[in-house]
Amino acid sequence: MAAAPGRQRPAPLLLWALLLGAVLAVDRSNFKTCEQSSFCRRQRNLQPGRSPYRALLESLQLGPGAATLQLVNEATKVPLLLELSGLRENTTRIRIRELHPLRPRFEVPDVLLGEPQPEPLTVTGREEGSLELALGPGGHRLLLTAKPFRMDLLRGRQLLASINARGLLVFEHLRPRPGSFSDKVSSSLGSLWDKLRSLFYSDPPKEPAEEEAAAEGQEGGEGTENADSQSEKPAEEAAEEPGSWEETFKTHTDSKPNGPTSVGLDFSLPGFEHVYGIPEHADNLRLRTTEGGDPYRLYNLDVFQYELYNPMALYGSVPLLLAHSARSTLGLFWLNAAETWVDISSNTAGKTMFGKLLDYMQGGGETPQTDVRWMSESGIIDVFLLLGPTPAAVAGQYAALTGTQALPPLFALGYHQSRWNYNDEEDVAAVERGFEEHAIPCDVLWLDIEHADGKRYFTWDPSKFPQPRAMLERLAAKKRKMVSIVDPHIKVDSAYRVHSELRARGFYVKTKDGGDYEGWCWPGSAAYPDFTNPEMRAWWASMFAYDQYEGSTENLFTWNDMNEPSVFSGPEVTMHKDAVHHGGWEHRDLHNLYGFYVQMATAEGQIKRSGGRQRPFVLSRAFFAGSQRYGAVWTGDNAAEWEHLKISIPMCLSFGLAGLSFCGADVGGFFKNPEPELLVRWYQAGAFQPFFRAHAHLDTVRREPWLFGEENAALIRAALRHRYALLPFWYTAFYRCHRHGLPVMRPLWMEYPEDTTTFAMDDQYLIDRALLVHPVTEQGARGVQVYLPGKGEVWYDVASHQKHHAPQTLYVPVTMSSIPVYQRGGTVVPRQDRVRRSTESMKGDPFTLYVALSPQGTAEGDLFLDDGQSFDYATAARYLHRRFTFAGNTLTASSADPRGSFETPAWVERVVILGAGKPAAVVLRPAAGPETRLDFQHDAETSVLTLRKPGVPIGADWAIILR
Ligand code: NBV
Repeated sequence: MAAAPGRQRPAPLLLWALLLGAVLAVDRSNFKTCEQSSFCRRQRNLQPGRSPYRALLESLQLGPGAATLQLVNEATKVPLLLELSGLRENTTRIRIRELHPLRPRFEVPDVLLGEPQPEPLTVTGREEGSLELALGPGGHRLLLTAKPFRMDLLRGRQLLASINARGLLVFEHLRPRPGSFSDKVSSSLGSLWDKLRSLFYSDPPKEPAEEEAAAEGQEGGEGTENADSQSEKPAEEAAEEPGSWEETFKTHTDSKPNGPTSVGLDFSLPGFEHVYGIPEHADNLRLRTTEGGDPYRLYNLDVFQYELYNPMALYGSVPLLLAHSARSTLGLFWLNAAETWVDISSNTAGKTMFGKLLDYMQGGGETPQTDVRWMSESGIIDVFLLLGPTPAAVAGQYAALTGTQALPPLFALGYHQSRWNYNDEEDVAAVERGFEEHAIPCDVLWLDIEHADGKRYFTWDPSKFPQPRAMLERLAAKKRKMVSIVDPHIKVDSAYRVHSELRARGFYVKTKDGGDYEGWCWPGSAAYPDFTNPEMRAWWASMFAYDQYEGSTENLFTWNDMNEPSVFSGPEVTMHKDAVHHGGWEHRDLHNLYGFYVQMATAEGQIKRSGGRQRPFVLSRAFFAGSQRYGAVWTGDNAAEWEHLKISIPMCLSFGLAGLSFCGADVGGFFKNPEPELLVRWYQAGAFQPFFRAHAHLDTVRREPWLFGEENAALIRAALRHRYALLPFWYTAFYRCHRHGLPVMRPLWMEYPEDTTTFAMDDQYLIDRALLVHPVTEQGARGVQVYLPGKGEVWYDVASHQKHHAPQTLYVPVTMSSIPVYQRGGTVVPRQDRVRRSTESMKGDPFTLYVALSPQGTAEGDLFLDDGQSFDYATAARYLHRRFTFAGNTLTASSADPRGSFETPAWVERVVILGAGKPAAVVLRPAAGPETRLDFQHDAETSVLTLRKPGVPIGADWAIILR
């Protein structure tokens, strides 16, 4: 099919630039600013002020668990329906839709685990112009003021959040195109509607003061903050501005058949100065204020050579923002999959510590407050307020809505070796041999787009990979796996079965004119399967069956790249917004969901091919809220630069806060060639991040770990061995995350919510609750400053076992072999210190327990163990969840969950107690049988007590007593 106008092939020169990575920084002109995005511009032109919305209190209806009420825009008279519900787990849901939409508006499907269950809701107060509702059992009250419409959410006497306090509620109602026949019909109907409406609802008489204020165009009601008058006309009125019915960006014209459809709302968060989340941005963990610059953008995009420390959109989006203070934590989850911008402002932004102190001393300081404004191009307003009050509670509340991280197969937590590309079967074999010869553990080898026959995914290049099955079997014999890339752009080639079937079944995304949507991507002309169609997803999933994906085997897993979707010839390198999906929805409505569905369908395929038994592994570049249920994500095309290494930490922390715990960054940097020092430091950092994969651009020089001399290979080997020894701890951390939703890699403030020192930390973090990591990310570093949190706590240097008291900032001298990692006093970390070539070959190996004593001489930790690959843990309770507790000089092993059982030959080969005195004797008391004495060794200098060969099965109950 010929390329549609505005969808020309990019000039060959540009393609070369793309391929060679010749351009050094992002070409900003390819991506819209807020000013260039017409709905963002329209909404941002609306300044805080008096909202044109009034709540019709007399329309209140209390249903089972939800209250509904009409809102009316006094300028346009268009009625909206507000729906409020208090959900279990301290969550409030607010939905605003049009009461009589011209057409249905998109509501995000498939992201929530199910329809959240509301709690009964009661009216607890009613006054002229306002009412009070009690929401669920958490003691939360909502004060609703009719005019101007606003809502204030309280816990006891604490104001948690105000909604529309700045009057920025925008709801561009669907309307006929101006001048069209239906416009004329509807304006006649409109006046009829007005007449009817006035029969049913008489506006309450105005208070004299209100009357006056309205006449002067000033603020009426009491307590409305930021009461400057609106300097611009409301967005609804501005809806006929240029860009409302058609919008052109560069050579692309968006036809906007539905005209302006955007929604927006503001939230004021008193008491909060720190906000986080809304990945994906290449920015610090703590979000900055956006006044004077662009808002943070959420619009899944393939950004070539992205820039750091800015709010531009990247590959994935999770519209979840967290606010944290020493007092409480809350979350705002804005469930909308259209292009979204988030403005953040604060009344303390720019004030120095000293300035704030001065305010405080003079008693003149206002309560610090952060204001957040969400703006989306279409859909409805559907927002969840996650009311904490702790960081862990917010994580749980979000997990209750969107699910937790899928438990990865154990191998996926091992090391992954990738590059674009391993050229052929011989290359794969040579790389694999390299790991053997250099005794470096590795679980997975990856194949990028060149492995497929002419970028026809689900196939193999016949000359480079003539015997894929044999290649995979060779890897399997070494207990290793492979991942092949399967991108969602499908080569338009009638001889390619995948394409012809998709076309024949009508499974492609359509153009606005009804043809198959085509764009330019790696294979040349490509079409895009409509992953929003459940039938298409089932078909896609069936393609992973062993007899469909020829040459695939049980140890082959999948990588979904380019699923924003990336369309080289499309606006902003993505799909045209007026493309049409299943059910007639525009791409505009659901853009940010496309990648989510690609990963969902792929994961489903892997599950199906195993008859529902095996856990999938799928890495995805694009994502949305809920993507955590389907696999891993990574931070895309970074560069071999120190700043990129640094930013991998806050980026993955932000992913984790938004539920995506299985996050990693390309180790070594994708573009450019890392100098050996950077590569070594990156391996050391990557070994302590959840998804650990080295990857590199096609044009970079080869960089397998042994290519930089024996000294560097040894450093990389040591980092990798450290990772593998800690895998039982990682796996248990993932299990806990899978159960409870707390991120695996977490900011310090999640564990120390009152410690303000930790609120803006980007360079260190915790793994679960037990290990604190501060990777070396400075070139030529001789030392790092490590902050150890927790009043009255102690931390042990994992390398030297030296004990440090907290809180303190410690200067730690480093050499090239240093990875500053500390174990928290009071925890037990299980390890498997006999590192072998892969996770599978370490199955059944004995464990060492590292018991780090608190100042009170106590510790606690756990271990989760199963077959590492199937769903049997969930469907047949085939697992062990063990608990280890140290108190009163006794280490006790017991079951953390008696429902599970699992056969394993694994046993405890050693116990290392950090911070212990020297006992006179050590005795092992098994659950049954006689006590035996244990050999031990005590190092007086470091206070490390090592107990050798307790020899007890890992699944058994026992006690070890220090006498
Ligand atoms: O498939 C090639 C690359 C891949 O190696 C990389 O990891 C992805 O993020 N892919 C992007 C497409 C081309 C990037 C220039």
